[in-house]
Amino acid sequence: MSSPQELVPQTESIAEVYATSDASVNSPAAEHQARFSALVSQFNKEYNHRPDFVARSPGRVNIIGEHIDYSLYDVLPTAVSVDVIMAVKVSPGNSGTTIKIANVAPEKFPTREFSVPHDTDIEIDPKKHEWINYFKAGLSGALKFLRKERPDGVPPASMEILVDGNVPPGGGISSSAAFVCASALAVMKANNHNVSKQDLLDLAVVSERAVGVYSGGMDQAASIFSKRGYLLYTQFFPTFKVEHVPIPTAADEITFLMAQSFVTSNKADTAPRHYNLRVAECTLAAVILAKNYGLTLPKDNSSLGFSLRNFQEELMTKEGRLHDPLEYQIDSVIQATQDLFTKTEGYTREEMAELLGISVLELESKFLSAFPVQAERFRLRQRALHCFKEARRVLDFKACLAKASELDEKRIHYLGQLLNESQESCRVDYECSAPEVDEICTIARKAGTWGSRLTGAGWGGCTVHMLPQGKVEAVTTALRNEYYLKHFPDISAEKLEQAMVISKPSNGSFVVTGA
Ligand code: NG1
Ligand code: MG
Repeated sequence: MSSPQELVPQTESIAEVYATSDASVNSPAAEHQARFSALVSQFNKEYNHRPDFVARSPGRVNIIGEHIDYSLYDVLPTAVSVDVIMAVKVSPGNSGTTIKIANVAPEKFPTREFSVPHDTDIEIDPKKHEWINYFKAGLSGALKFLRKERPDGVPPASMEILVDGNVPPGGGISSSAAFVCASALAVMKANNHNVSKQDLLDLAVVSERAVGVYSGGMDQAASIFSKRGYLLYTQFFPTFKVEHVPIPTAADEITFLMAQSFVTSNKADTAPRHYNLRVAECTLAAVILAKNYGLTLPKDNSSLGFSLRNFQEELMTKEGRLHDPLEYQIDSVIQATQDLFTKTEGYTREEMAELLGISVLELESKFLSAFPVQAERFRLRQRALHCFKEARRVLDFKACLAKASELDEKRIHYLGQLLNESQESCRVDYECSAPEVDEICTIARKAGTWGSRLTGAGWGGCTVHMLPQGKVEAVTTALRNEYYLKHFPDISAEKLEQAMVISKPSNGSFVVTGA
């Protein structure tokens, strides 16, 4: 019997656990014991003393709710067991704060040393791809937070750090959020700040934007708040709220498999045409819809300040329908989108400015200048329709999970269907899939998954599949033969091993002391 869905106290501090050499102990650290011990002994070799603590934050898989976090709609991710762990030794920064950061794989990630200015921001050049950029992003977010809390000017602590990360980079399971959250957590802990989950989330989201992406808050939320065995129902509107949702039992255990496409989309390069453009398109759709209905949207906490979720709220307020079930409210905004945006080929800047009654310059400065965006046409209809329909699927998915602690075949197939519909919508309306991703989903479904879709930003990256435990063998064999060996005939055994992983919902961030 699974337990009921639980609300999570957000002001709770990040868990601090004691290192244990007894792997049977039911501590969140026990699961990762071997890597923790190896990290600590390598730290010892590198720096000639033991670390004070290890900070950890995991990657995540998004089960459903793709590309809607930045429109402030609910999403359903969870942490995975791969993570970033950082061993840290602290010393006072009185005579100047220095950071020395090394990686367990120095050939790929060379050691770096730099000093931290006491009163100015850390400089990060998003165009220069450096592995420590993500550390610097976390550091800069944490220092801004600490400076506000402690205006007394105590210099930040110096740190010696050794990093071990096993989240595949550019692989769609958010190595970036794992790295930024672990870094920010390490810096907070090094400066004796017992940070709350909510504060760590707020500062990590802002931190990651420093690397040049508009970013919603899903990845960092999942990395910080997740609980082993549960999905993390994450709401952004009207304020941030999370709930742990148990996975029901079934006759044949419900399993989530992640499969990499090995097509990587480097966000720092492609964001202007892909990710940031989608954020801009959704924002523009929201303000144009609002204008059309004579509504003024109050600013919200989405990346550009105006979201599709907020449009829904204002429209429902005006129509006196705020207490209607959310599903019906969403149906109405779907209708509004279909009525207003009839141009399937998309809208030019001139056309959008005219709809808003402003100049093109004003449009650009308000919506297209905070981050680089490149496009001739903005496909407002398709993007808004994807967003609203995906938001409905998330509600339906969660409601179905909550129906019973044991799911029958019919309900399970319904969940699978929602995942498949999500993939179709990402492919056709949101245009964030990739031929390789579509191919993986087709092969996997044929071999027996209930549902298959991309997870994360897309344009390559990772896929997630819901399947009965009894089909894992058939599905992984089919993917190996029909996808990996076909596209990458020279693939190494090691890479093939990493390509497909059963993803067990895992614990979020924590700190280990006494190592
Ligand atoms: P990836 O690229 O997988 O880290 C991105 C965003 C999320 C969310 C998803 C799409 C960042 C840090 N993360 O995830 O907030 O919008 O795409 O659902 O940009
Ligand atoms: Mg990322």
